[in-house]
Amino acid sequence: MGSRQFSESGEPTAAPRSVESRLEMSRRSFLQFCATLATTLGLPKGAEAAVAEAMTSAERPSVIWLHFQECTGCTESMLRAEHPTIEKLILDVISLDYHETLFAAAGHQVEAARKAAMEKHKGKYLLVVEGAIPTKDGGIYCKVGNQTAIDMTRECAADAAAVIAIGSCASWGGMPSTIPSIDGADSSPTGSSGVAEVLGRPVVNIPGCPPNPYNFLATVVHFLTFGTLPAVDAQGRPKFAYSRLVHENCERRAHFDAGRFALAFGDEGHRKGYCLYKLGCKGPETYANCPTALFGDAGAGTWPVGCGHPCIGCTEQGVGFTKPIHTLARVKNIEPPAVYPGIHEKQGQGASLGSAAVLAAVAGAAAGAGAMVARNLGRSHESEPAAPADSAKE
Ligand code: FSX
Ligand code: SF4
Ligand code: F3S
Repeated sequence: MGSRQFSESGEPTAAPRSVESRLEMSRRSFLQFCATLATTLGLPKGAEAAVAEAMTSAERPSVIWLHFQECTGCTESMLRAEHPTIEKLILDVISLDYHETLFAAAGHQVEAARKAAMEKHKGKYLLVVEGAIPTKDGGIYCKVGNQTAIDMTRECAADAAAVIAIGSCASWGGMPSTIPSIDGADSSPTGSSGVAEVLGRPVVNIPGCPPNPYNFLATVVHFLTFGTLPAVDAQGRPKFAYSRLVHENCERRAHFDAGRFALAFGDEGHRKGYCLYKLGCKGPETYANCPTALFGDAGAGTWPVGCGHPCIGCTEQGVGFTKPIHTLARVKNIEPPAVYPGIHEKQGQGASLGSAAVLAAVAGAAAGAGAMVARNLGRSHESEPAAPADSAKE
């Protein structure tokens, strides 16, 4: 991971490195990255300079990253991010002082590192929690270093500058909080809960199973730039990423409006890329930027619906992991989009994604042939706000 610099005697040196070598991108690309990120975050013109300054600052904020009931998909999706990769972000922009998956060390050594970082950066570090927190029976179903997830979260949150719950599990309990179909069951077997519920105060939630890494990166960069977290909706989700329905920007939307549906996996409609609504797609009731942000920097169509699978609503509490996959979604917005994509576009013909394009995609710009483009963003959904707007609280 990364490249530290060493003197001839083998000692690490503190020689300042250029942005180019730190993030392995040209200065021009870096500035483009900052400008697009500023746009993504809805910042006013000129804010890119502040973003660039924050990202190149010698002062790297300490990050404590906890893992509880989860599959580590959140971390995995980070490791698959590019422009810059999360490992470069980790090593060069933030100081990752505790992360159970990525640390080579274990046991007392890392617990001591966590406590030392918390003491040294008291009131200034960023706490990231991945995974649900079991609350039944005193929280005994998840322990790290003989400490329950409840206690560890509370201890680490007490002196954190800000808390980010990454993934649906940490946001509200996600998949582990699913109630089994057993007579009388009214909660998950271990009482899996979200971070905000356990702490009894709002945190910033970045749901998704896994969440899109760019939404996390943009949130961290906002924190680095302004010392605050971005504005969130009533579910604590950053509004820059979760204020529009998947359905609004889906490349299959024209088929929905024209009544062309796949009725079975592999049927003619499915092969032709028709709308997946009748296969249970929850895009019409799920707020997320998946169709425009895409995943894994692998080109156009790299998101669930783009790959032919209905959206299961993984970012939406009460939909993902709750509503049966083949139940029809509630259509929350029946307004037609402002711009229609062509309905006979061949699949997978989109432009390949460069760094600026990827980040532009997060902002809602075009991300491949047939995608709904940014022109309709901000217009098509004015009549139904996603959720009451709250300001982020740290
Ligand atoms: Fe997994 Fe994360 Fe899903 Fe949960 O992402 S991808 S089960 S949201 O906490 O690791
Ligand atoms: Fe896309 Fe699903 Fe909406 Fe159809 S129902 S247009 S597949 S989001
Ligand atoms: Fe999740 Fe639906 Fe996006 S399943 S990843 S919210 S398309």
